[in-house]
Amino acid sequence: MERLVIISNRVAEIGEKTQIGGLAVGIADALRRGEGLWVGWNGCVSSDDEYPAARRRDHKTVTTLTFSLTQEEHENYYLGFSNRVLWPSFHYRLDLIEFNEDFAQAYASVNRRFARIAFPELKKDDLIWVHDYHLIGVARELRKLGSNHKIGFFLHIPFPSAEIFSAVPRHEWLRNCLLEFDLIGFQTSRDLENFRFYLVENSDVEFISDDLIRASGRTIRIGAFPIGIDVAQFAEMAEKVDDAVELERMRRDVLGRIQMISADRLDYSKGLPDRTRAFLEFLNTYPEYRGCAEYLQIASPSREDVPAYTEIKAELEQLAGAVNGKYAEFNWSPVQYINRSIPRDKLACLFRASRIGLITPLRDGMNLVAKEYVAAQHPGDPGVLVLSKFAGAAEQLREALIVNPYDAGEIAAAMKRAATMPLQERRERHQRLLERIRRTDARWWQTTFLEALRKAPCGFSETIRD
Ligand code: ADQ
Repeated sequence: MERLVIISNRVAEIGEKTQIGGLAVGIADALRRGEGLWVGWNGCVSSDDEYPAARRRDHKTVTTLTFSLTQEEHENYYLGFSNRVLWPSFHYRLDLIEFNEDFAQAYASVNRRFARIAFPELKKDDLIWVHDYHLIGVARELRKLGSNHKIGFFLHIPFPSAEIFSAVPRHEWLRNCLLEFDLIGFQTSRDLENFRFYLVENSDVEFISDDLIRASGRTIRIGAFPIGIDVAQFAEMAEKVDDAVELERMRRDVLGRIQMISADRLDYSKGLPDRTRAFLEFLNTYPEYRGCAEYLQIASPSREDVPAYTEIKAELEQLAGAVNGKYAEFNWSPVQYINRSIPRDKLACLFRASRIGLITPLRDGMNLVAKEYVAAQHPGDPGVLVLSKFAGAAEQLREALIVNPYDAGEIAAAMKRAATMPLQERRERHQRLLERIRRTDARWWQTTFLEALRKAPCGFSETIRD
């Protein structure tokens, strides 16, 4: 019988009451629908350099196999190659790459460790699904151990243009690693095109059809599989009245105030300072909104051990302070800034209570918050989504107000348009957006990917290329 094996950098807690976001929701749902095994890091760093044994936990239909990283692995594989090389470069920030040979070595060896932990657990008919940029080398390592399973890979972040990718340290090795998978999935058709174009320029891969390529005797399927959310579940959370949020919404209504909202990890790819500057531009340009427009910025702490993240936090706090310093009155603050993660049900209610959703990353694989904002709206009186053209979600969410996230004036104009959009237009746009996120929800994403993986040609590899 087929079993699904997920290999991802982190394994989320699986429990009835656990509220988990994005990726974890999609994966947990896929696993719950049949027998499944989920392998990955438990989030802990061991205090010595020993490799701690992996720990097995059996849940209803899912078994998790998790392990700690050593300090050196955490430093060089996770904070190093994953988050100071691959993350910035795939988000077009070549200026932030740190070239360090130890990072690349550790990345390869931790990918090997993941494969060695998973391999003894594998059964003949297992379908293997590897997630994201931390684990590009896993199929290659599994093949070396003798695996001829079907192995799929899904990249949650953008695949950059060929010029950018060819500037990534070890890009040829990364390409060869990718070509050991049987299915390589991307978020958008733009990512897929970027990958295809890189291969044309930097390899002797043969293109058989739109979704099949041939490299070193193996046929590999490629495709775009935009990730979705559990729309019904998010809408249900938004509908449950949170007394504090509701009271605040009524107070704003009475005072004739408009709330704008954003929620992101505090990451330089999310465009937080640019968005705050755009809000300042909005108040500068449209004085009628002084004293009545409020921007609630929820930015959860992220990767605080990486210097670029502490810098962006300082910049954001300085900017929020500057906007408030310029325009706040004794009974009104234009920017409310929360630097915490908040429960998902609260987030859903806040989205519903906000007239404008501001999702303006400088680059984003997809951006699930954009879809969550749409799902949370009241269909009879929905808010307006202002969305960056560089979020993967923009390829699907065309009825949002699409903006250039670098252009403060353009975002400010979109804020104004959103604030004054007639009810009928808001409803029509929202209706179309909702239809689309329902059609391509979390379940659609995982079933479409797994169907494509089942159809992919066999996984055997005769030669492993360095
Ligand atoms: P992320 O970069 O983490 O994911 P995103 O898709 O927006 O970005 O998902 C973030 C999740 O965290 C959402 O479910 C959101 O609700 C939640 N969240 C954000 N801020 C929060 C806060 N302050 N408190 C509580 N929850 C918060 C990566 C890629 C994305 C891709 C996803 C999934 O970078 O482009 O969409 O994977 O593939």
